[in-house]
Amino acid sequence: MSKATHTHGLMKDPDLPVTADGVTYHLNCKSDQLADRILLVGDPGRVDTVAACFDAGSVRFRSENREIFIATGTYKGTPVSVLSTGMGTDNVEIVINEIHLLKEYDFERCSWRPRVGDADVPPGAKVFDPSSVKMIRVGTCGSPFPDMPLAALAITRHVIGMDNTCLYYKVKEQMQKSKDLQEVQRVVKEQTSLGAIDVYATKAHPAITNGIVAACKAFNDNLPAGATEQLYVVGATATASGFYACQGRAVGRFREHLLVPKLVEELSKVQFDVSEGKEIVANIEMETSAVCFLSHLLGYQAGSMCVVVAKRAGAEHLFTTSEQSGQALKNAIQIALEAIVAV
Ligand code: R1P
Ligand code: URA
Repeated sequence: MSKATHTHGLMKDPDLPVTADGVTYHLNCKSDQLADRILLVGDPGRVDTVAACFDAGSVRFRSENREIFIATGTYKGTPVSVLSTGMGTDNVEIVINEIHLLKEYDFERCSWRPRVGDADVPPGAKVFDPSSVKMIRVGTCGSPFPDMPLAALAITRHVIGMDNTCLYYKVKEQMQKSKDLQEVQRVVKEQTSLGAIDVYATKAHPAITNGIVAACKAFNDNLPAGATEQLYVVGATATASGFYACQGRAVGRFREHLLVPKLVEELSKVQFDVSEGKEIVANIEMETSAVCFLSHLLGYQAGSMCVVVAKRAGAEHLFTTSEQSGQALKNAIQIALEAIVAV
């Protein structure tokens, strides 16, 4: 097994920080050390938990740099990587840019690889299929949905970007024209105080959302007698740029300074009328908008599933015990691994 060190070699281009032999600045790995199928987790400590579920003895690469830990191995014979993003969409932006570089830059030819369908493919160039990159975020979250069971999985369909990371990227025309994304953005702007924030809308790739749901069903169908089912809810994910005021939490003297103090209550009431039917806001967390939006721009397939550790609406407001969240995360990892190799 190879293990990357923290120091980096000479990087000539400040706008494309990568060494001549193809090691990227933050991800600290080379193209062939990162699989096409990737589980993204927030917590670096979760990387080992996922890697422990890989095929025995299959981990062939590990790297640790800042909050970005990577392990690459196989699951049921298919190459898979697990990579921690740390907290926040700003980190995710770094991660997706460097995944793009690792997947699509040809370091031997010093040029971007042509894609399937391109008219001019230089002789000998390796053609790239963007849909070969598949990513599932496995995280934790809070929920504004009054009927959300504690420790259930919130599976993302649409996404409300309450952060501003992806506002630095132009929206694809196809996304701009999407009636469903317009509906999500309209409802949020008209029916919540988020009109004061420049929210954007995006969507998980349907194949990933459906793949996660199918894996959840199979997981529950194959439980040993007496084992508890893993509950799940499909809905919209609201991604925040912080944990406290950005998710409607008022702490101490900050209480009087919140711009959107009723965020949870407002999100608990909205419903989107989208192609799939009525959709509620299932969860609030800190990475999914950037994972889905940036993947969509590149033609990569991405989605997200998070364990609800904080139930913030409904009759009882609760936080999971570490036992409850530990079991649900274990289930989530199993389900995500099955989904990522099946989609
Ligand atoms: C906040 O506690 C962190 O937990 C959630 C949020 O998105 C944020 O990163 O996800 P992870 O458990 O994946 O880190
Ligand atoms: N992670 C979040 O971002 N929010 C929560 O409420 C819980 C976990």
